[in-house]
Amino acid sequence: MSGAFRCLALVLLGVVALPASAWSEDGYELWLRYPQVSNAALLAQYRAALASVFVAGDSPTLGAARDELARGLRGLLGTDIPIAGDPTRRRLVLAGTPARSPALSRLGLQSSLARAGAEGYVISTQARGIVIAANTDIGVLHGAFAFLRLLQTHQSIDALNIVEAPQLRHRILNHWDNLNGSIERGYAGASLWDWHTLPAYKAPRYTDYARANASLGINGTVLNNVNANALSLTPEYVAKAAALADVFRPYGIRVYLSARFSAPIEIGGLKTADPLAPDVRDWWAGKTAEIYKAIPDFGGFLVKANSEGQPGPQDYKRTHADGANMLADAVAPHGGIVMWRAFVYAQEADDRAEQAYAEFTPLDGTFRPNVLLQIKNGPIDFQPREPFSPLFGAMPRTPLTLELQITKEYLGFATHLVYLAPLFEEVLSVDTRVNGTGPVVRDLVQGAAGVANTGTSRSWCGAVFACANWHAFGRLAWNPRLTSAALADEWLRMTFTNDPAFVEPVTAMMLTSRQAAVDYMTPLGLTHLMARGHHYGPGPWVNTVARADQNSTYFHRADAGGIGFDRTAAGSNAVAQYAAPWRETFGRLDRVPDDYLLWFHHVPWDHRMASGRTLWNELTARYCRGVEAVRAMRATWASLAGRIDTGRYEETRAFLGVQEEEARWWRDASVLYFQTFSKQPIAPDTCGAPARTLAEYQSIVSRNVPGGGN
Ligand code: BDP
Repeated sequence: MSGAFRCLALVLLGVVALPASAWSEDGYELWLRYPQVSNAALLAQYRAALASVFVAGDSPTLGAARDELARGLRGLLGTDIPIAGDPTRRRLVLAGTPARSPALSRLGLQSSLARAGAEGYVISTQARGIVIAANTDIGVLHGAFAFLRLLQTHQSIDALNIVEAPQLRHRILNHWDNLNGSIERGYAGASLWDWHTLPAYKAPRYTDYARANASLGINGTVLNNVNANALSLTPEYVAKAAALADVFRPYGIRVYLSARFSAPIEIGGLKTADPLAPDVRDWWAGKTAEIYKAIPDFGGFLVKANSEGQPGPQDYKRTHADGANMLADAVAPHGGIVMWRAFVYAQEADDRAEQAYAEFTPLDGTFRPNVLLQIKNGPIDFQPREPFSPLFGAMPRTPLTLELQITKEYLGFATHLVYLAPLFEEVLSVDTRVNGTGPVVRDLVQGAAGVANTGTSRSWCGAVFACANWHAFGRLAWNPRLTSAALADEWLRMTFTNDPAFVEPVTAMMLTSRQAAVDYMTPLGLTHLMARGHHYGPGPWVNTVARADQNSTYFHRADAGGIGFDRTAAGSNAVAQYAAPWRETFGRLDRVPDDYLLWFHHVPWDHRMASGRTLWNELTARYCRGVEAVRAMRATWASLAGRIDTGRYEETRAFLGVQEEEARWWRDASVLYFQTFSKQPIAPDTCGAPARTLAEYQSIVSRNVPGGGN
């Protein structure tokens, strides 16, 4: 047989798979790909409307807007769109601020611009072309990205009349990056910041990072881990941070640093870090002035204090407010802020879920106005599903910021496709007092902080689909009323294709993925059952950590009688931390939603669920449902071969395979373990009998897991 025939025969036999398509992408371009518009009618409309670009004025930010428009339009329209020499041309994209552009100031956009604020923009279809107007240069850049997004997602530009302003003021990524290049809970390679070659070398990737963030409207980045190293505050590292700030500045992104509370001792030579000691206060004031000298628009400090072994004001018998206010006073003369984290829990606490509320509510109203209390979405720790943190709604006199985790520490790392927009949307839309009477979380926070998932992986996030979570975070921080469905649709169109035969099924797949992970990991309100330390894979049996509240058994409390953590009045009474309607909803067994059942109640195995099943049967059914959902995701993806490029198709195909295997692992290990308490058979289901014994699952040791915590 000749080579060609042998090859054909192998293909026909299915031994060799043909590549899904001839071209391959690596994901580096993220959602800023600008391929030529495939819809002929739209392409004709765009070409007819857009012949040249004029960006009024010159500044690094306006230069970035000009470059992005030129780059984007060239790609999308498939032809060079020249930069015009004057703003009076027809078929023009005219971008700028009224202050710099008389042509623009004559267009009567004043009332729209008043609504656009300092960072927003107006996009309007006018007789002569498209106008992108803003009050500031950064508004123009945001508008440029938004305009390109319209074209990328194939929308008509015939009658645009868009006014946008960000709802949240602080839209900030938190990088848990260490100075040695590793990333705590990072699954996408090493840190983007090459501290060794900074400040001399500013890698082009820093600019692409800034472009990606600016395209979403993110306006700040905390460069270093909350478990901070005091060295970040030394002149050597401040100079490196300043170099990054120089790259990010044109894109409207301010640099912040995590501050180690004991830095005055470690790098300042003081004997104490007591926030009320005058020499400590002076030291921070001097240090802050030094930072502002290097980084004039420095954003401020993020602080993890008296939490998981970190130093803090309580080491000196001072309060969190004493600590936060001392730093707030240091940054206030420079216009900076302090983001003080509420993620604390004391060793001796009865119920870890109660700790943050117990520590912080007595301090409401005692923080300086430039302190934001940064609260994780749930009371424990970024679990697949948690009820909202009771601190939301309980700190009316304190500025708040919501902390979300974009990196999937507890959600299967980069290899599990779990779209987090539904999780983010769930907390943002909680009415803290129920039924329209109370503030909704999105309306009571002034900021959103997202623990970043970026790294040196070529596709930035360790998996192409993981970047959807970066995108969703940024877009929701700008407009927390966007829906998960709209965000998935937008991201898919920009990242892959506008082909509805791809976008529709994959949107549906993304929207089911978070519930799938909840089901195969921690259904019915279970929580914190991951393997010890690294949190990779199941570990419901973990009971050997010295801190009780880091053991899985502490959280699920399974015994012969039932399973779940009793947080009602009969138990820890954590439910009392919620406002009245939620207290009732969560606290009553006949009212609590299934999703939070075992979070708030210890429930007998034979308890009859709304589905008609016993709790035990419902629990095992949910585990299997999670596995089934991943199987369905895989089948969906398999049906899409050939619709996108090979590189990204194959990565996702392989990772979905890993996810199905691991969903199985989670289900098998968990039901076998819980069966040792329920002593009941696993009702027949499509998942069949567990593949291995409980002892085998318990003996699995995952080594060299990325992200630390090994
Ligand atoms: C936990 C992580 C730990 C972080 C901590 C935090 O396991 O690595 O340091 O959160 O938020 O989820 O401070």
